[in-house]
Amino acid sequence: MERILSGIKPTGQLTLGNYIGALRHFKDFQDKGEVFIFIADLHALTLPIDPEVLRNNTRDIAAFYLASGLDPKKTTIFLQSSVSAHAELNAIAQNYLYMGELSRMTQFKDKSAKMNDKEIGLGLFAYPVLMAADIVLYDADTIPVGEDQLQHIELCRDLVHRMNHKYGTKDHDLLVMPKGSVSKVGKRIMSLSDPTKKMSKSDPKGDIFLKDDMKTIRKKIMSAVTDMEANVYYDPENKPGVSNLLTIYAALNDISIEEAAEHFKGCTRYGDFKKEVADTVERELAPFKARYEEIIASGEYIEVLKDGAKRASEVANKTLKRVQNAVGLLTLE
Ligand code: AQP
Repeated sequence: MERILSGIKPTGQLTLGNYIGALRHFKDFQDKGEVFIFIADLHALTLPIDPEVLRNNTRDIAAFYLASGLDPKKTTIFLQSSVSAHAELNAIAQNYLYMGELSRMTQFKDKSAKMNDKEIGLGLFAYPVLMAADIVLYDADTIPVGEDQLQHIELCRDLVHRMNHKYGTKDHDLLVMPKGSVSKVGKRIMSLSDPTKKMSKSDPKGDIFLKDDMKTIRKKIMSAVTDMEANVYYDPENKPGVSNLLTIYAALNDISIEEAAEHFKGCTRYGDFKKEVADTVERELAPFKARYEEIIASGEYIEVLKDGAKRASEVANKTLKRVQNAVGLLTLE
């Protein structure tokens, strides 16, 4: 049976980009295979963060997972930090990925460029190693992600290839080779105030946050940066703002960009266009946000995370043992 794994790190408030690029698709995998969805809280420590903010972001993601339709009976939902095998496998995996490879990672370059040299932690640099450990621990085949994470998945594939080559046998690979799965529409939602930049939770300018109230969300869409042409069509290079709004509309209506462009063909008033985009976003997010509020109030996510940690640990510890044995660590059982 196919194993599917994905996660989101609680570095900030979740955005519409996280929702369209990742969260919205997780539930679709539930009937296709065995699904593991985690909150990558250890990864959130790679950027400076206030402890209380981290705890709140973590609770929010747990509630958003459940609100998105993930069913804890079908999907194992857990916190990365509550399964110690992640950190243990990280300690092994870091010896099979190299400094040169890690320093070529776009996310590291982008994030570190905005920081003072003295603030750049080793964890930010080594982030893709832990991410690779996260993936291989569950023998995961498929990793649903937005486009920005594909480079890290490639690095994980390099690790698997390397370790299988060194420790696998003719009949048995040590680790399962994962592949990234990117949604056709909405793999990279851009900022509404600067549509040449990715909408990102740790760089919140121009973001729509899932916790914003609907009035604020509509206001942000109505004031999204567009252009002077007053003609709606898809051309990300010359019309990044309009193209981004078209992408949001297409993704949330489950149609192609071409169909969305056809729908707005001849529309010359950006106000009308934006209003329809805002209606679509509201239709999608209003019930989701209401369910999120209920889950936060009931605290039901706590038992889900506890149970998820047990189930995830069982699977992860088996892989960890297998790797410890393969590399020559003496396992005393
Ligand atoms: N703008 C986006 N469009 C489409 N997909 C996106 N994702 C993130 N931003 C967009 C996808 O959401 C998932 C969450 O990933 P993550 O939390 O591990 O970190 P990320 O990819 O680095 O996301 P952010 O929001 O940009 O976080 P920060 O600012 O903390 O780095 C991933 O599948 C991602 O591709």
